[in-house]
Amino acid sequence: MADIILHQYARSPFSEKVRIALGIKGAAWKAVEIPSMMPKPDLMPLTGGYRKTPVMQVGADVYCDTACIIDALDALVEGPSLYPHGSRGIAKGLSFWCDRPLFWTAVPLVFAEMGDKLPAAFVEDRKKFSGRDLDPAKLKAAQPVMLDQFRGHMAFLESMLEAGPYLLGAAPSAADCAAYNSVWFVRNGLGADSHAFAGFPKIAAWAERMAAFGHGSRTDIEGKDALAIARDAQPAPMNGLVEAGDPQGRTTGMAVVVAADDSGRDPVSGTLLRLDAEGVAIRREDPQIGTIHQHFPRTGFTVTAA
Ligand SMILES: N[C@@H](CCC(=O)N[C@@H](CS)C(=O)NCC(=O)O)C(=O)O
Repeated sequence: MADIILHQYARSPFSEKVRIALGIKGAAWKAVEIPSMMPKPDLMPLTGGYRKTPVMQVGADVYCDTACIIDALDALVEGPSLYPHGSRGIAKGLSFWCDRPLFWTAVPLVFAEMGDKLPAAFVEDRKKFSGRDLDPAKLKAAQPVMLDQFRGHMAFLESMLEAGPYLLGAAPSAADCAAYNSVWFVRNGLGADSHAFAGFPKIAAWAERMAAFGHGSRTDIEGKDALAIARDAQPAPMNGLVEAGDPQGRTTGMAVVVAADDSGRDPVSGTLLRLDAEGVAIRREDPQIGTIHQHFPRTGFTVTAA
């Protein structure tokens, strides 16, 4: 297998979710530090317009969204499963909650804390990205309400941790990585002793356990090097993976557009290779790097005929 390359940046909580998963696996991987806002010129040839962070590349296969990245890591990399003891369904379901409603209580809390320190260009970029009003004064005014909401979600986690050291019991899973994303973000932004975590000792101890997994064995490379690796590689073969009898009539080889249905909805055009309940894959031809197979999760993405 070609090397795992994660296109990420240090302060990105969704990147931390994957870095910790790489730590649990004890994996060796390469990191490309990408910009935290547009433009991202060395990423676009790989993603055809998808701009979110992180993105994982394995040769000429590109994995978008951490749900898809975690699935691929679990399938491709040796080491402890991220879905231990038959926990795939519950781990993925919990991750979906963490990635959306939980994360969207964490973001305004942290942005409100940073207030005027957030560069104007970054705020503009994130307004466009999320479709939300990120006016610093409004965020500050809403912070107490968001804190209540965040603590409500933390109470779910605290109670899950009564049954064992990790959310699903004895072993860490994809769900722990997903929940750690927002906890890490808020601990960094507001401090581990913030009221956000007051009265949740199990979360504090669990967060230390999660941090202790580390990030595996990381080597940094440049975006240009990652593009050369994609150009010189062939995507892994995949055939006939579009479910028969699709009610929308989508079939293998059809020209489609794939887009996230929440934030960062930039459409990606390609030829349909896979469409089933768990995932979507398309083939794209890029003038700079040639043929790419690009993978997405099914939940949270729309797939429409071009
Ligand atoms: N559902 C996505 C969410 C990713 C996400 O929202 N990432 C943030 C950074 S942590 C982002 O893309 N921000 C805009 C950017 O980096 O351009 C996933 O699981 O990968």
